[in-house]
Amino acid sequence: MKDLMKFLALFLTIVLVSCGDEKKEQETITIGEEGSLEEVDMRENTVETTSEDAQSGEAVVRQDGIVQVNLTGNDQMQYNLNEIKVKAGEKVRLTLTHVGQLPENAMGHNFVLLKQGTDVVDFAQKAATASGNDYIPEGTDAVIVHTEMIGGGEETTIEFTAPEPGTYEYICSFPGHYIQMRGNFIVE
Ligand SMILES: [Cu+2]
Repeated sequence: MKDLMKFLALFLTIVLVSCGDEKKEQETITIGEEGSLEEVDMRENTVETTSEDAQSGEAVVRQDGIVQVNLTGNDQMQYNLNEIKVKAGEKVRLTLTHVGQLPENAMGHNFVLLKQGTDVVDFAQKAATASGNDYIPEGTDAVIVHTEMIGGGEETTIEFTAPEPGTYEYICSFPGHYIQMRGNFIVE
């Protein structure tokens, strides 16, 4: 009997984990239906929260008074994080790792943290013409901090102090990448 319970628990976990991406769709389907379906729905919520925690647990690590942020960029023009949360005044060490294989001139990635109120599209368009300056517009005052541009297999690290509380945007300023590679840097 115990073995059967274990098997069922394992089976349920596998099913729930594999359903994670379909959560929203499932929620819509199960609304208004009764009994066990609702129960499954709640468990899916729990699974989602757990996997988010696990993700941020790996990507943002606090140790010895420093917040280590592990940001990655890939050959599909994607960051692993669309949101980074830190506290005001915290010392942040951000490591950007290019987990793809394409070279910098084809699929370069960086991390550019922009001041609040910056027009991201306008900034990105100016950046796209600044190939001679690592795709950072010359003389810009819109950048709080940025990494260098890197290609597949490379990594780069910057350290900075988290600015005052608020929501800031970050992008990759390689031409066209900001459309997918952007996120919120939230300072609490
Ligand atoms: Cu990029």
